[in-house]
This record gives sequence, structure tokens and C-alpha cells, in this order.
Amino acid sequence: MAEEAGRNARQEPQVDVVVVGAGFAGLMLLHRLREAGFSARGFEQASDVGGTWYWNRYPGARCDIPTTDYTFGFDPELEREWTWSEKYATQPEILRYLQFVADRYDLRRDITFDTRVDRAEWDDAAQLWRVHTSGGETVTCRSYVMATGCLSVPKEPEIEGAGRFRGDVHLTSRWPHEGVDFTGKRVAVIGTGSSGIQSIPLIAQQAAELTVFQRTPNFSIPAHNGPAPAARVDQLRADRDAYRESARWSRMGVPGEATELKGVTTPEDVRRQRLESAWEAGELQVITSVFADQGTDPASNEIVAEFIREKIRAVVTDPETAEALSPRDHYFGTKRPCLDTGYFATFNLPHVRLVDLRKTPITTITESGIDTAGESFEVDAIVYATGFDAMTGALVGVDVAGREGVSLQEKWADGPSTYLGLMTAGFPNFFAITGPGSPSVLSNMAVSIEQHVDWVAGCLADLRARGMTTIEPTALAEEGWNRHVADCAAITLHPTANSWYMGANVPGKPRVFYPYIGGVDGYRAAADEVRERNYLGFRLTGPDGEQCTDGVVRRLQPDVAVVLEMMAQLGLPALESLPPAQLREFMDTLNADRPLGPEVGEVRDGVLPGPAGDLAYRLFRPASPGPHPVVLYFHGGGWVIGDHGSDEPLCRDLCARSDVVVVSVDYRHGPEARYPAAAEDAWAALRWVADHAIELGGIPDQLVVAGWSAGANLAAVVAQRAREEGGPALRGQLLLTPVTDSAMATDSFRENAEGYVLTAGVMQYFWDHYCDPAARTEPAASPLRGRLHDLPPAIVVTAEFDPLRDEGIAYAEALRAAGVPVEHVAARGHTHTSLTMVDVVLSGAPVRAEIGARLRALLPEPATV
Ligand code: N01
Repeated sequence: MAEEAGRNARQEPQVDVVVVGAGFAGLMLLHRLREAGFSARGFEQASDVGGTWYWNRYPGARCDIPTTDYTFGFDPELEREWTWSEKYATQPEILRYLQFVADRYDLRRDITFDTRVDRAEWDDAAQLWRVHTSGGETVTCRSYVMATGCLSVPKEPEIEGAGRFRGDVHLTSRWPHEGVDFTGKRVAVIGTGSSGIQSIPLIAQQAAELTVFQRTPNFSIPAHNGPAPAARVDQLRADRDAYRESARWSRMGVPGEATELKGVTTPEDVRRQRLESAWEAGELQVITSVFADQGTDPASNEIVAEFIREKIRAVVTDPETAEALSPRDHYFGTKRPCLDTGYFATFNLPHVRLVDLRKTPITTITESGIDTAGESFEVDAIVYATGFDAMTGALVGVDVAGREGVSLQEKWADGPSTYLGLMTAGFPNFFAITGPGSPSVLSNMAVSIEQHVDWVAGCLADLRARGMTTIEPTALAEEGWNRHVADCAAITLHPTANSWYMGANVPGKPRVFYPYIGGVDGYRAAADEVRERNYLGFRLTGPDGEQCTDGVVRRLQPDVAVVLEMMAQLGLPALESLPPAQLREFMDTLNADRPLGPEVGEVRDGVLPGPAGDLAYRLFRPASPGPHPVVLYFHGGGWVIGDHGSDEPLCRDLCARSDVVVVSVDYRHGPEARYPAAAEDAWAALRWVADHAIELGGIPDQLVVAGWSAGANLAAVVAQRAREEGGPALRGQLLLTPVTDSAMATDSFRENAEGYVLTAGVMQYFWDHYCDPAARTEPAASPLRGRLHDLPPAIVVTAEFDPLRDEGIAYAEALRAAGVPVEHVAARGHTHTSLTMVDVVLSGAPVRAEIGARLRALLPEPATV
């Protein structure tokens, strides 16, 4: 009935779409909508088109993506008709370009200028938006799009006394159209982000005195402005379409070479050469990708940071000023780096002075100047270059009310929540162009805007073609995307900085990472996939019903996905197609170049007696003074491959994190020595290690058994046997993605049979080489079938995308049912192998930290000396 009533109440809106904003995004969207046959109206607060480039008219304002790339690429004709004059165009030229675009496609006729959208509300009965403007008009539309920009709402200066100043006050982001003449004036600039760094050298050229009030020094490199870079121009001329396409599938929306070189391991001369050439290139996308790991590894980042500081010291003559201008409180790239023209040299001028607010903070602004903790400054003009309420300011700045009157501001009180940065549940047919959760500010805006506009226009056309009226993300899809956005940021250095990317510049703003750092390419692939999979994670409704393919578009940890992609590209043979000897050789080659894991106090090899000959072991000792608890560790490899050194990174990690001696023992492998040879060897190793704990530097009654995969199977098996035989006494068992049963019939086997390195086929191969079918159900092969009472406390680790996940969970549950204390660590987004990839899969680190802490909790506190 209700549905019927709703259907009857559905109304025809005045226009199909309302678009707010007439910058790059709004203009292109209006053009695309018209092309696709939709009616649309645009509203713009300013008196003309231009967006950012309308407002930010401060001296020195330029783009900082080369104009070869900071330009619309959707229409080759448009590109033929416009030629940029410089590598980085000035604000007036970019504004002229946008005016040219508006004229060329006759877009102004759809835009109402000098008009703000104050409120927009979704009418669920009528299935449309009502949009109220500052001009008193109410327009109804089926879809409401905010193309309001990411950096469009200036931040309040929040400085005591700001209203008292009687001189001239200017905001870089609201600069007077007629310009400002500072000749003969004493000028203060507050803020040294991109706007400050671009404007300071030019203000210094006019002002009689210039005082720069700096709270945080910023990394900046010279723009080397001039003609557009020949290499880019040549590439573009040679094949425009290919160039644009490569931008669309690049990381930052600008074509460029990705490197695999890591900062710390690159030889000094190569490092230097790469850094110098990035300096010479004067392009943000080059200096931010000198090393593959500079965004994730503090040591690699420091190499780039120190190189830039060295350049600052070389330019700025006063060492104290040079040091004050040298950023040391954030990693390079975690606050937006800048491009400048003569910024640092400006501080050599006699009439320019830097005030370091970290040493002497502003206490108040007075009627005639600025007081700091150390001094009073009399000035004629204050320029605020203090930034924006970024990413969400413009979106929540309009009173947008979705279903049941819930406002966007309420929904996003703890931080933005979006699906693909485009839409948010509870707000049907509401789109944000380059919204939070999309690459936006971390990319070339022109490319990201085109991608969003194309997606939205394509989506509206699809709805029309299917006779659907509304589209809205599901809660599941949105939560999944938010998690993915956070996962991508978590493996970088970004969350450590007080940046506007983190909302840290606006008091009280939720501290999350606002943009999507998975790359323009990765983002485009996800957005395309959503559409191709029948609008995965969206609910579509129309007069004749609804459609919903619910789901999450990216569930793997981002770095796990990268490793899997790289492996897929290598075209490796199916592992189960290789005879064991060849498989072992192959794995050795794969392991040869991997990082070894963290430093530990000592690594040494030894042998211990096994039932059929010596067994090699490798011992990892922490750097702290011993003795330590001992973890007897069994390596993974399906009882067929691997040895006492094959899990070295994981063993080092365990040793360093938990402050334990790890003894990794080899055992005999199938098919040469089949079941129960490995289990017998493991048992012999346990007894020997228990008997020799003191010699090994261990504490005798602090012994834990551990293992990964088949090695975890052996650990579980020897724990059961130790109970049967009355010792050795164990403090715990650490089972990492264990094999606990031979049935291979769980849901996780079906779901993850293919594609995650350990496949169902590989597991079958391992069982076949290890154990006769008749013996596989014995508890010494399938510990899940054993008696589980009176076993030592267990830590069971399972990975989401692992065929063995469910048998690990089953073991944890069965242990618990038998009264054994169990800690279950479920590694979200991980595969069977990814947790062992220390220093490669960075998202594994927090999981291993949790495992390390839980292991430590099984052991007595280390004795303090
Ligand atoms: O703003 P910002 P912006 N007391 O937030 C300081 C893009 N953009 O307008 O870092 C004293 O970066 C603040 O100090 P701190 C670009 O993406 C592009 O410069 O918070 N100081 C900081 O130094 C850029 O990142 C171009 O400690 C105060 C400065 O003000 C983004 O826009 C050009 C303060 C603000 O820097 C924003 O840049 C311009 C206070 N109360 C901008 N409050 C291009 O080239 C703030 N600060 C395309």
C-alpha cells in the first residue's frame, strides 16, 4: 500500500539535475548532461564561472600541475583550440580558459550566477530534491550534484583579536578583483601553505616591509616555470589520445614512470641523481615518487626530506632563518608540498623577515598589528593565507537533508562516509564531484573531475535506460568503501601529520584521512567495476520495482591486492603443476630478494638430533638481555617445501615484537619422508628444545610452540602429544593460519579455492605428497579430530581470504568448547601468505603487533633489572 502511495506521489521535477558550482567540475557536468539529453540548471555563488580560479586571485596564484595535464581532455577539438602559454599557468589565464570553455559550449545559459544554494531536501514521496536558493527560488530536480570543490570554503583565522585590526585585511582565497597595491606598505602574511608560498615572493616585491608569520615550515621545490616541458608536449603531440589515456590510468592523473627503487637500498649516487633530476623537473608528481617507498617508510622519506632541507640551507643565507624554514615536524608529502618561484630566496631580502610562531606564538592581533609572545609588529595590512575547511566544508556548508530529514552534517558528524566519494546512503540521487573518499586533492583535479563527471552522467543515463528513478548506496557497500579508504591511508605516513588531509587544520573537525590514496588508476578500476557489476553496492528503484546487487567492491587489504596483481602479471605456473624438487627451487628463487625482517640481537644456526638424523635449526635472539621465553617454531610449506630459514622474516618479527627467543626447526618433508615423519621430527625437536632451554638462552618453563600453515599443524599436533605424554609443559600454542583438518570441505575452501596463492589445488597437492588418504583423519595429521581438553592456551590466527580460514576458526571454537583459553585473531583482507610478508605487505604489521602482544600476554612479565 505504502509503495503504491509512493508510486502515485512520484512527481515530475522541473529539471532533471541541479548542479551547484561552475568551476572545472560544474562546467563539464553541465556540458555532459546536455549532451546526454538531460535538462539541468547550475547555480553559482560567484558572478561568473571559474570556481577556485574565480576566487583565488592573489599575486602568484598558479596551477601546480603542468598545464599539459591541468586541462580538459574530453574533447580533442577543445584542445586544438586552446594553447597554454606556460608550464604552470597563472590564475588569470586559467580563468580565461574556463570562460572560454563556458563560451565554447554555451554553458552560461544554464547557470544562475550570484546565487547560493542554501538548502536542499529530498522529498521521498515525490522522489525528487527541492533546492532552495539565496535568490528565493525553489527548484525541483531528480538529481542534485554538488560540484563545489574541495578547497572552496576558507577556514576561519581563529586568531585572538582578528576583528580588531584597523588596517587592510585580505584573504588569499577572496582576493579583490582589482588587485591590491602594497607599495610602501608594511605587510604581514600569516600562513605558509601553497597560497602563502606562491604569494610571498610577489608581495615582497612591492611591500616596504614584509613579515611572514609561520606556524609550520613547508616543503617546497622550485617550479622552474617557463615553456611547457618539451618531453610532455612531444608525447602529447605524438599521440594525444594515448597520452590522455595514460593519465587516466596513472597514479596521480599525470603520466609518469613508476619506480620500484627503495630509498634506503638505492646506492647513494643513484639516489642523488634521482633527487637532483626531480628537483630540476619541478613537478610535484616527480618529487613525490623518487622512491617507491617514500610515502610509507620513514627512513626513505627522510632521504627526500633532508635533500630538500639541504637545498633550503643552500639558498637562505642566515642559518637560523634557514633552519626555521626547514620542515622537521612532518614527513615529506604528508602535508601538501608546494611549488614555488623564488620563495626561499625571498628571505634573503633585507626588508623580509620570518617570525617562527613555534618559538613566539601570536598572542593577539591588535588595532595596528600583531603581538607575538616575543614582540609587537606594527603593520598596514594583514594577508591571511590560512587555508580551507577542505573536502567537506562546502558539502556540509549547505543544509542538505536526505531521507527522513537527516542532514549531511549530522550523518558526517564523525567524519565523511561515502561510497566511492560520490554518494552517501540516505541521500538518494545526491552526488558529490571529487568528494571525500575519492582521489581528488591527491591527484590532477582535471583528470579526477572528468572521471567523476563521466561516471555520474553515465549513471544517470543508465538509470533512464532501465526506467529507474533513484540510486543510493547500500550501508554495506558504503562501510566497505570507508574501510578501504582508511586501509589505504593506514599503510602510509599520512595519518601521522597534522594536515588538512586529516582535517587537523580546523578545530573540532573529525580526524580521519579525507581523500582516497589508492591512486587515480586504482580508483577508476573500482568505479568501473561497480558499474560493470550491475551497480554493485547500489540500490536502484523505479516505478516497476527495485534492483540491488549488494556487496563490497574492495575487500582485500590494498597492499595484498598489489602483491596478488604483481604475481598475476608474472604469469607463474600453477604451483601444483611442479614436481616437489622444482617447486622448492622455485620458492627459493622467489624468496631470494625479499626483505629479511627486523634487526634482532643474534641469528645463528645449529642442529639438534631427530629420529632419523640431525635437524637443522635457526635461532633468533632479541637484542635485550636474556634469558628469554622460547618459541619453538615450525615453518610453513605444506610439509613439502621450506626449511628452518624459509620463514625468517616472520621469525625475526616475532622475536623482535615479543622479546622471545625463536627456534625455527626444520623437519623431514614429503614426498620423500611422508606422514608421520614431520610430526615425529617436530616432537623430537620439542623435547630437545625443552631440555636445552638454558643453553639456548631460554627460561626453562617458558616454552611456546608456534607455526604457520602446515607448521601450525605440527605445533598443534605436538601440543596434543605433550599433553598425552605428560610434558614438556607449554605456556601456549601460536597457530598462524593452521591446517587443522584434511576434509577441505569448508565454505572458505569453496570461496577461496582460486586466486590467493594457496589454492585448493595446491592444498590437495600438499596433502597428497604428505599423507596417505587413510591416515589423514588421524589426530596427528588432522588435529581438529584429536582430544582437545587440557591443552595450553592458544592464539589462533585466521585470514579472510584463505581456504584454511574456516578450519582455523573451527579449531579455535573446538578448543574453546574443550575449555582451552583461546584468542582468535581474524586478519581482515589478508590471505594465507600475506601476514608472513614482513616489510612487503605493510597492512600485516598491525595484525602481527596484535599477535605479538597476545603472545607476550601468555608469558610472565620480563624481569626488570
Ligand atoms: O592553505 P594551507 P593554502 N595561525 O592549509 C597556517 C591548494 N592550493 O591555502 O600548517 C597561524 O595549506 C597553516 O599553518 P599549519 C593546495 O592543495 C593549490 O596555502 O596549520 N598560522 C599553514 O601554514 C593546498 O595545499 C595551489 O601549522 C595558521 C597555512 O596557514 C591547499 O590549496 C595554490 C593559522 C595554511 O596552509 C591549501 O593551501 C594554493 C593560525 N591560526 C592552494 N591557521 C596551487 O598551486 C592556519 N595557519 C594550485
